[in-house]
Amino acid sequence: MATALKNLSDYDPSKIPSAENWSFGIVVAEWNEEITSALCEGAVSTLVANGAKRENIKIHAVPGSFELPLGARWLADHSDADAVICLGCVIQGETRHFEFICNSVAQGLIDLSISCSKPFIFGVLTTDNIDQARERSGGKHGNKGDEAAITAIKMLALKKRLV
Ligand code: RBF
Repeated sequence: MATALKNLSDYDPSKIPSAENWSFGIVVAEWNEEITSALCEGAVSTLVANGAKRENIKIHAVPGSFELPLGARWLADHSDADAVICLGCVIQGETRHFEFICNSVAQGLIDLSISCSKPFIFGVLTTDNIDQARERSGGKHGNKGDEAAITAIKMLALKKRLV
């Protein structure tokens, strides 16, 4: 999977199940909008490239990454989304906000995944600077939004086999 040296958008399309029968929610943070909109474009185009119907993808914005878990919960509770992809970009600053935000979002999304028995995908870039974020949202390290979409599809396929 993703490493600093691997293009995040590398995957073998023949190994990805079709997403045609599933609905997806995407919650995208408005902070660092240049980055998060690129993540969102990557996620949508990857879902569609793997069979999802565009009308079965619902996109909603939240102010910042900290709001992703609650936005995702509302979307899951009030839509037919089988999986919710959460996209954000938190850039390391000089305050401890970075850690508070990253840890809260990660904990919030895993708690939702377990309690709702549904994939809530952590598509949040946590980088030292804006250049690293650009490299991972359509730059030389691919697009983390693509990887979030593939993860959602793979988890739904696993759920179909197991649950
Ligand atoms: N939200 C992000 O999505 N990315 C950030 O890099 C980010 N940095 C923040 C830095 C500070 C000092 C503060 C106060 C907020 C930041 N936020 C960021 C917004 C945060 O996710 C949330 O929207 C606000 O804290 C309101 O709950």
